[in-house]
This record gives sequence, structure tokens and C-alpha cells, in this order.
Amino acid sequence: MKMSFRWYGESDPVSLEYISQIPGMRSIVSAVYDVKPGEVWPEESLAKMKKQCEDHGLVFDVVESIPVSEDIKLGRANRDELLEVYCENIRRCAKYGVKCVTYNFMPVFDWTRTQLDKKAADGSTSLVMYWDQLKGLDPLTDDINLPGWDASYTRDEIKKLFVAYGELGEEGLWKNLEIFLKKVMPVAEECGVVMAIHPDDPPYPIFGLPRIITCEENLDRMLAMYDSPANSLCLCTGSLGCAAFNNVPALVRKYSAMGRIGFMHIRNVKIMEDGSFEERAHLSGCGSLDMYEIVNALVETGFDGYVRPDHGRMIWGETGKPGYGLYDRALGAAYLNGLFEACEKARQK
Ligand SMILES: [Mn+2]
Repeated sequence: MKMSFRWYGESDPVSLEYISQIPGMRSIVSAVYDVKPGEVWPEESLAKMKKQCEDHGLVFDVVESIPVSEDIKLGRANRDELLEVYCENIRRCAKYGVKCVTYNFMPVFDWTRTQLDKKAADGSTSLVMYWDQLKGLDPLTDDINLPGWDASYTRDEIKKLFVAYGELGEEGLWKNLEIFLKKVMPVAEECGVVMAIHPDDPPYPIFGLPRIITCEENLDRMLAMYDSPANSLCLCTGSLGCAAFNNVPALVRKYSAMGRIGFMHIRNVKIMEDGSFEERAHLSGCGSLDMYEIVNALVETGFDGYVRPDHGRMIWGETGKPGYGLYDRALGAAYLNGLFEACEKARQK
């Protein structure tokens, strides 16, 4: 496996120098943030990122993410034009050494949480989703202001998107995903890039928006739509694992054995009795997921893709982007390195 770390570019309070000091760190996961979604990424930005990483002994070979425009997901009139831009961005990333591109097909919001700085008993803070804070809210009639909801939309625009996705429905979204895959995957194959779809977070409908990358049956359906190693998963343990119906170690074992995992996001969540969940430290004992079983499944199936510690808590007084501080993610990477070493050595005996 190749250990990696997400970096938000020059505005990220976590520096490349600090990232490079984490033992075993190899790859940087990043994106071009200076253009709007749906625009072509300037080659200078990619070249600069590659150089900055190299200067710190790191490799920029994973992109997270090239965002998929709502107009592609909704299948609107300008879809073909946007798909061309998408393919051009894949080609440009490949030209600068990128081997894996993550994306998602979630309507409107990349993730849903009700609080980003929930304080635990030990004083650390993390992201949480509590159902009792969502119940009874209707995006069409209430003024909902959840953290992470894109401030670039007006309330009116958000309401229109909800109506459009309501009309599209799950099957309509599947159809548009298939059109996306059939256009994009041949380009990815041609330039040696693995496309890794991130599951919906959380993996069930929120406020009636359709969600399709959610469970084993749907992951099978997605992979079968374009049967190629280029069409792979970014298997996020925390996103799939905050629903009790997903057996995460079993999913990891199955899709890794099929050679269809390009990228692993590894983090732990604690599922509460009512289905709410809290993001926790990576250690198995801190949440609902068995990290040893997850890593062992990867090792036993010969996984050689990318791994990154996912969201971390804010600890030791650190401030910054919720989920993306240095300290707890570095602890996560160190813990995962230990699990990988132990599982690999046990297997060699
Ligand atoms: Mn993730």
C-alpha cells in the first residue's frame, strides 16, 4: 500500500514539511482549488503542486477530487460540454503524474453533519451527525443551515436543486452515472488513471435526495456498469461504516480481491443507538469499526493502492479545518502503519 495524506494546497495550515515528517508518508492527495467546478485546470497549477511535493520528498499522485457538476448528475443540456472538460482534467492530471482520481456522485452536498466541533469528555472535538437535530426539518420550507452546506448556493437555488433531484429520482441518477462512466472511463484507461468513486456520506437518503453509492448491492451495480480496473472504489470506511447494514471488513475483502479498490479512506466512527454517529479516533477500541480486520483484509488480498487516514479529531489545542488537522491524522497514519506492518509480517511467517 502507499500511505498518503490530504493537503489543501498553500492555504492549508498543515504544511508539506510537517506532512513529510510523518513516518512512512509517501503521497499527497490534493486538487486544484483556484478554478471553479466545471472549468479546465491550469497546467501551471498542476506543475506547481507536483514540484512543491517533490521538494518535500513527497509524490503528488492522487487527486481528491475532480468535482462532478450538478448539471452532469442531473443530465442537463450542457452535460456533454462539462464531460469534455472533465475528461480533459483527467488527461492533464495524468500528464503531471497523477495515478488515482477520487470523485463522488452525491447530489448537492458532499457530506452531512450536524456539528463540526462536538466536544468529547477528553476535550477533543470531532464531527458528528445527530438525528434529533435533523428530524422534522424540510429543506423546501425551513431555513436549514447545516455546517458544510455550500455557501455559494442561495436558499432559492438549493430549493430548486432539491426539486430537480426529487423529479430525477434514484433511477434517473443511476442513468446519469452510467453516462458519466461510459464517457470518462475510456479516457482514464487511456492515460493510466484509476477513477475511485467515494461512497455517499452518510450512505442513505437525507431530506429525500437520492443516494446510490451506499451498500454492497449498489457498489456491485456501479462496478458492473463499466467493468474495468479503471472504474474502481474509494472505499471510505467511515462513510460506509456509519450505517450498521454495511459490514466494512467484508466489503474491503471482497472488492480488494476483485482488484477494484483504488483508494482507501480509513477512519473510525461510533454508531449510536438511534443511528446517529460520531467521528472518533482511528483506534478500533474508539469506535464501531474493527481496524485490524479492515487492514488484514487488505493485506491478505494483496492490496497495493493508496491509503490515507481520513478525518481526525482536533486535539492538543490545534485549530484549523475541521477533520483535517495534523495531529490526529498523523496518529491515524502511525497506527495504520503499525497494523499494516504487523499483518504483513504475520502473513510472511
Ligand atoms: Mn472519506
